[in-house]
Amino acid sequence: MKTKPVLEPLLVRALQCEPVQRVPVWLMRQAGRYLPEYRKLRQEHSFEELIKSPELATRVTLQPVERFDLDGAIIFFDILYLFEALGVNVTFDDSGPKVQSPFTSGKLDTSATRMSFEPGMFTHLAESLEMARKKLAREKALIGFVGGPFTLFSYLMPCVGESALLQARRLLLEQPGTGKEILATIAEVAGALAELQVKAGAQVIQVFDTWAGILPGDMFPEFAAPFIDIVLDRINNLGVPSIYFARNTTHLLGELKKLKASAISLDWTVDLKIASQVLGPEKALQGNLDPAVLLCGNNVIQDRVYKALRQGGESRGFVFNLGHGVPPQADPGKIELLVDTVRKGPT
Ligand code: 1CP
Repeated sequence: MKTKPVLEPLLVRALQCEPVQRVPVWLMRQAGRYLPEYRKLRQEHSFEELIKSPELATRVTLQPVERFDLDGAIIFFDILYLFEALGVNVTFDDSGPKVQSPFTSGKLDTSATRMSFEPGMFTHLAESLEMARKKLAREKALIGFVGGPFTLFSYLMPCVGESALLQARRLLLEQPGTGKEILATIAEVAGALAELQVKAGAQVIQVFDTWAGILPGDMFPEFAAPFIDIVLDRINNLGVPSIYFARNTTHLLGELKKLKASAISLDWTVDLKIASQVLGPEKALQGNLDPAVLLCGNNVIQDRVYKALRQGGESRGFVFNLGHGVPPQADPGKIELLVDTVRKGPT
């Protein structure tokens, strides 16, 4: 067991359901295209250059915390780079990620995704975390992350978007044994990547399982939960809190309660009060403001923040966040208003 620092960041304490004097706040995708200073850097460097240079990745990680009074900084990286440890090529261009699918025959094949995780592949990530931790104020948490096994699996499909989610479900239904072997391989790599991040200074790990909520209630326990827990076990063994995020999870709340995560992050389709009742006092909650609120007038933003604070405040540990990432078209001025409103609390 790690010896606990005297005073851990507020975010870390809230995630462990310890008493806190105010609700901590950070935002998924808080670094990125909505920030003019990010867009400026992107004019000079490709996305990959920003991720793979520790100096640049650290700068981007710190950009939102320099501008807004957030309680955490999330390391600048992408869930899809894990594929490099599976021998699957991934590139990013202006239209988004391009993954070279190993399943073009329309069938799953375990030999197509052999795990070859070596920490050396992610030295740049470890260095970014070390550098960011040194520069970040002590009271702010450094957040690391990995993708959820099912979500990553869905990005290995030979198509994108809705079709990929459809094919992912078809292949798991038709080839469940092979599917589970591949999910286990992905989970092992994700666990190793999470461990690398904690050892380099991450104080919290979020598992981004964005698309797992499209699984029906009887597929989630079979094809998602056991593999998520492989990742969570690895994080738990290191003594840092973990957050599990998926969208559209109202039908899965009973399953989420069983996961080994310290906190569950919800999107705006889930009622916070119901979630807090079903998940019980052991789990902290994170969420769940609709990102569309950021495109609204100031009164709407303030009203919606107060409502979320009232509802979330009923759970033992609560971290304010959006229900999904900051939209690229968001106005930084609105983010500032949101963060200030959360920090001041309901009037
Ligand atoms: O053009 C650019 O500048 C790149 C845009 C971009 C950024 C800023 C991508 C491409 N990834 C990222 C960084 C990123 N991705 C972070 C760190 C920044 C932060 O949070 O502040 C994180 C946590 C992610 C996580 C991520 N990447 C997820 C899970 C969360 C989510 O939003 O659902 C997913 C699904 C991805 C894949 C991905 N990478 C990039 C894009 C545009 C996408 C989504 C593709 C799709 O719509 O399916």
